[in-house]
Amino acid sequence: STPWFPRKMVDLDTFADKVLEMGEELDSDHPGAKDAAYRARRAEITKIAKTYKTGQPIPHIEYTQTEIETWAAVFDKLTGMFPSHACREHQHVFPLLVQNCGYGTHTIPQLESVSKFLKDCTGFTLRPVMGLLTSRDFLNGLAFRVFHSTQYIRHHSKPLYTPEPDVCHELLGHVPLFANPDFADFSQEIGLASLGATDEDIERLATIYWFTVEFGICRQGDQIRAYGAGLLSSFGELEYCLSDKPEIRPFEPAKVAQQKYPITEYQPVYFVAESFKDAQMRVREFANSCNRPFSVRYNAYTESIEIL
Ligand code: H2B
Ligand code: FE
Repeated sequence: STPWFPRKMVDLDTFADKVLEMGEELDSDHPGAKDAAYRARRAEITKIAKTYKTGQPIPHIEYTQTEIETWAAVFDKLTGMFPSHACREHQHVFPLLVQNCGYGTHTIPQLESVSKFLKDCTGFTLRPVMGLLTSRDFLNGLAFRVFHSTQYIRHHSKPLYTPEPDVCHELLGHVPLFANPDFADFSQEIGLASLGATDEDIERLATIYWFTVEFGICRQGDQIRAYGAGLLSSFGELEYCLSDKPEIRPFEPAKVAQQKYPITEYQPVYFVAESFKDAQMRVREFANSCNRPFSVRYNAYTESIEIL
């Protein structure tokens, strides 16, 4: 039988308390694990995600001086590399985020303002989330053009390192790409394929997500540039991924889906997309080969999924 899946945007409200790893309890190797004040601050911030309901504005967070300093360190380091390493779509949108959403060295942008901006660009919106969702829930959100975003920031002791998503990763890595129409279509395509998919197909789609939205590189003219958020938000890996060290292969979803990958080290292999349109068509083809007895379409007027 088909696994349950959200049919209406409001169904996403049921994901809130299903996080894999709670904002409050951190793994022993997390830089903030022994810092009680840091844990308390996260609990305060994740309370928003816990009670958030579809359609509500995302509450504003007054970030502390320490948090802003952490952001500033990451922001300066990464923005210095974007001109030579980020794809052109990322570079096109970044100044608009500075103008419209308060991106800058000394300000951590507010999710509400960013979500409104994305809605105007591509119809994507952000939803606050307490921590990691299951692959199924997370990908299902993309079918509705909803991106689940954390609102807290990494620990100040290691500004250039985080073992999990945080606002730096979401806002500097993911958000600029979701403002691009072709990338938005591509991301929703993975999301649509995930609705009601078998566990095996979710695993395969999560792997495709990993090698594209998180660690994708693309060809632009005679150059290769990064578009994956895991690259665009990592000072070290952004440099490494475009060097001659890793292996580079063409983006063929059926092969990508089989690829094993490390999660705590730099990727040994990256896949190059020719364009987001081309990647979307390839994912659509892949989705047709998945084990699902029906197909789906998103109706943006009613914010619901139609089953075909
Ligand atoms: N949850 C959250 N909150 N953010 C993510 O970026 C994320 C997730 N990524 N769950 C997912 C898993 C990804 O690694 C794939 C789809 O498994
Ligand atoms: Fe991410």
